[in-house]
Amino acid sequence: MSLFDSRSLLPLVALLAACATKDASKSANASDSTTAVAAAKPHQMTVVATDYKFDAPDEVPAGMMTIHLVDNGSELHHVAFVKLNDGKSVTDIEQAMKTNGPMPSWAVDYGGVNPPHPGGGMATTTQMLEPGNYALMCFVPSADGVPHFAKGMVRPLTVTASKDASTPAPVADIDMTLNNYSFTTSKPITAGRHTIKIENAASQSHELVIARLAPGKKAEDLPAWVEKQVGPPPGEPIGGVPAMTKGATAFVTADFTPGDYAFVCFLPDAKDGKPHFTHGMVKQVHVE
Ligand SMILES: [Cu+2]
Repeated sequence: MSLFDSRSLLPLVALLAACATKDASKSANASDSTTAVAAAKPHQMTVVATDYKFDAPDEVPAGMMTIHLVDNGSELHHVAFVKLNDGKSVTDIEQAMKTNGPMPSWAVDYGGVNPPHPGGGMATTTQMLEPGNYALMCFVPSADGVPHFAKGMVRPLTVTASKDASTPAPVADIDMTLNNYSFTTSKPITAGRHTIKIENAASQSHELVIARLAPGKKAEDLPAWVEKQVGPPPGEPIGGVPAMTKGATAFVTADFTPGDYAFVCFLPDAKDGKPHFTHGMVKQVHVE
């Protein structure tokens, strides 16, 4: 085998390409003449969750946003983006959530990032953020049944108009459709890093929780555990997207190692209020 075997050169070529990209983004930051290069990438924001608080920016620009959620707490946390229309505030949503029932009409389920593993895990979603006022909320309940937003995990976010708002969506290699009551992927998920484009085609909100199952555990074990949170969890969460309204799109980037995975929707049904996993939105897939 020659040293210049094309296969042995490939990683070098990839490395050089990566360096070139890095340099391009550096110079783009330094000069206005290359703004187009910088605009081709989504904005980035990081939300850090602890028990029971969010650290996050107060204000971000509109457009494609890559949202990283880091869970430095000991419990599961997600960050659900809720868009507040009609001039409503975080105080209004806190007030509205004190009574059970559907979300008020002025509050729109706007995706976000579903739980990474507690104790330092990170999960990532990229989605379009329109200008406006949002609430960042954690709806995950503690073992006492109290959702985390009622323990302090609610925070305002202002999205401001931006000239980079037309940044293209990330390139996905797998499509997933959420419907009443199913998860459908365009092809099997293989081991490795994937960007999955998730679209809610249903008339009501749905979410996607992705968890890597512990050996011998089934997808159905996950919602059963979340209800009581007793004993070791049957799997490790690796992200997904919280409630997305009808027609919404989001991109989840995650690393899949070989094994069994669960897709679960925990949202209450628009008609009977029962969680969607009881209607069939719990799916087990094998990755190899
Ligand atoms: Cu659902």
